[in-house]
Amino acid sequence: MKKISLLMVFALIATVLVVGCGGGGDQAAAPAQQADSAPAAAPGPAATGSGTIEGNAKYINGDPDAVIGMDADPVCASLHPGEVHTEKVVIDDDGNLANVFVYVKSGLEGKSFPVPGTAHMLDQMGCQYKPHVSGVQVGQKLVVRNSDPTLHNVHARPKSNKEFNQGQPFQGMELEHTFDKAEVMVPFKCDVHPWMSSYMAVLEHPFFGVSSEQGSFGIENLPAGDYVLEAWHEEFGTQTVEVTIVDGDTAVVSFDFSPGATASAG
Ligand SMILES: [Cu+2]
Repeated sequence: MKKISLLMVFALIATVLVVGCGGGGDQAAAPAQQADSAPAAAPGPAATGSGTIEGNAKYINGDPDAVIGMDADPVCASLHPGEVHTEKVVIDDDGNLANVFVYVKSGLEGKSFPVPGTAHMLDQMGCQYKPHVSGVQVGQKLVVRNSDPTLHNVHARPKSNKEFNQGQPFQGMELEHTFDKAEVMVPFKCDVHPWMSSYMAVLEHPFFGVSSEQGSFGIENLPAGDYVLEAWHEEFGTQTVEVTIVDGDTAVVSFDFSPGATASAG
């Protein structure tokens, strides 16, 4: 009774494989032609729905993440008895890729979404930003905290929003900020520790996710409709895919950033 149909599209630099399945995950992929036959139930400007996107990001046979040193700040170094990595290319043994930001790039025009009442937290812990990749909504309160017993200098470098740059010399300090324009991505640096970085997307809507250390991500409560999804990775750029969302169903999407994945498109 459930059908989901997806289109395979070719992004500028890569091929993205999309398969559709029922909510229970037990149905075969549906042919793209069925996109037009899906019932247009409850059309209109509903701000939320019951569609779901689940997906996975891969990076196989590529270069692993690099080890960094924090010796420039002995306090930072003392917080890491083991190896520390850049956080740029975070993969597990199966090539599942973390820190891929996936969001609805188009298809929600003309709809409005309430700003979350909860604040988004960007923490500085172990002389690294946590989370490394995240998203907020336009107008949502952002709190940037220093959880370390050393000086950090929070430096956001957006292009559309206003730049800000604020020192946090003491452990436990917090600053608040609100972005007023959508922007993907806003880079964060620390002017004290050159290895520190974070990327934060600012969106008009709540339909985004970040791939976990298992490479998985999810977006829930999507209204039925046709969308363009974009997956962003700080080292590997972006991939886009078209997806049709039907109420109550789950669309499964895969993004492959592996070397050679692009070549297989032709
Ligand atoms: Cu710092």
